[in-house]
Amino acid sequence: MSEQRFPVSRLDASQPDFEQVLNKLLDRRMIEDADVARTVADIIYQVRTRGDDAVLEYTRRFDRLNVDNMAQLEVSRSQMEAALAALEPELAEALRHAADRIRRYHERQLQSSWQYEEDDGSVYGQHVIALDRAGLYVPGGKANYPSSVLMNAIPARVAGVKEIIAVVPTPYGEDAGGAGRLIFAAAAVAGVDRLFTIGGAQAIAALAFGTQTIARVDKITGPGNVFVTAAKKQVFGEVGIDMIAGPSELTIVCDGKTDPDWIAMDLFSQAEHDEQAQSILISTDREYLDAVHDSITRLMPQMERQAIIATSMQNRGALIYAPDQQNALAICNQIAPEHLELSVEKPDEWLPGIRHAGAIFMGRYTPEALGDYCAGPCHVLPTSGTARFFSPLGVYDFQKRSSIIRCSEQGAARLAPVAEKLAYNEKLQAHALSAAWRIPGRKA
Ligand code: HSO
Ligand code: ZN
Repeated sequence: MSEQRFPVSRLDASQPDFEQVLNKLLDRRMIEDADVARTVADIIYQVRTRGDDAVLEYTRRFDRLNVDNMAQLEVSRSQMEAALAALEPELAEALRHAADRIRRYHERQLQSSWQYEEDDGSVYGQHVIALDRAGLYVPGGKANYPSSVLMNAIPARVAGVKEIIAVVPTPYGEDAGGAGRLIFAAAAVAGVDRLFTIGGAQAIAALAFGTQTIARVDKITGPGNVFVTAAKKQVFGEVGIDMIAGPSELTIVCDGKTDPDWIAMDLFSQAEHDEQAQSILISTDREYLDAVHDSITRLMPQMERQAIIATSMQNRGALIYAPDQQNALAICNQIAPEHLELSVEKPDEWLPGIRHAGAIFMGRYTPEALGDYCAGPCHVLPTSGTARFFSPLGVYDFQKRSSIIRCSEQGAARLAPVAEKLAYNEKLQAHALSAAWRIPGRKA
């Protein structure tokens, strides 16, 4: 079979050129070029200055929708509820079941305010407050992800965000609303307040600056295409954003004892998202890599999305031999994958060595797909190596903090000399006096 194996890269970490080959494979400089940035800057400017008119114009042009007012692009709460009611019962139940699990997981992430009191009666602490309004971007286009509605909206709801506005683009050529009844139903289940069938940089600009119809939000979350990502970068600071997302990835580490067909299908599950997605398997067992390679070759023709999977596997996929566990861990950390499957006998023994990964799927019975839909944790995760500094989208992204400082009379008298000293050193007399006058007898 080996002569006609599917062409996926085979790498060997014991070879001297491995680093170079791996770096080339991981090269994921954003496809965002200067042209994209300029186009996006113009769209943002237009939406910022002309509001709804510009949003309508871009939606006609890019999404080919025949619309002339914003009401045609809004899905009301009752339309969301109607979409949910119209679903076949098993599907509605699956949505609810997933939503319940996601909610329960995220309730554990809620941060609460805290305070402590010092012996002089002063109190210090942190006051935690939910954002007023969040904007959720749900990708449309090539695929349609009702699960992403749940994954963005439920953490926001759990945090206590007052108003959740979601946007989802309508795929080319479909009627407004063609974005999918299941998206609307998911929005009903997740408790989205307002939903607009708009997308691209124009949707990000509308959420960031507001229009006559869409209220400006405090933070925008959720992944999108290069235009959406460029737009999020450009509006950052004007509004909060969750992270900068690139193509989706999966890295699997396997000890050679998981059914090779399972692993091949796990790799495919990531690859079927889009041609840019990246699926990598690392194993300390060379023969096992051959077995998975054979599974890939055999299963590929059966796949409905074969064209996308094959392109992704051929261009960005890899089967990597690592001589030992330590080596395999080092490669994982270098990749810093969005999803990491530890398909090994004792995943707990591997976990302490993992430094960078968006989500870690432990053991043979935890394929990424279960996490994508219903395990509970959020599937909006840091991609393209950004797990080095970003975390999964969570309740904490929809909460912010204020510091609490409450000095007692005695506490102020204790702190004031310290502040006064530092203030004079900075040549800030008003600061020094403001502090010192709290000390009994210091104000003339
Ligand atoms: N794997 C995607 C999430 C998803 N999968 C949605 C299926 N539907 C996030 O990387
Ligand atoms: Zn997925």
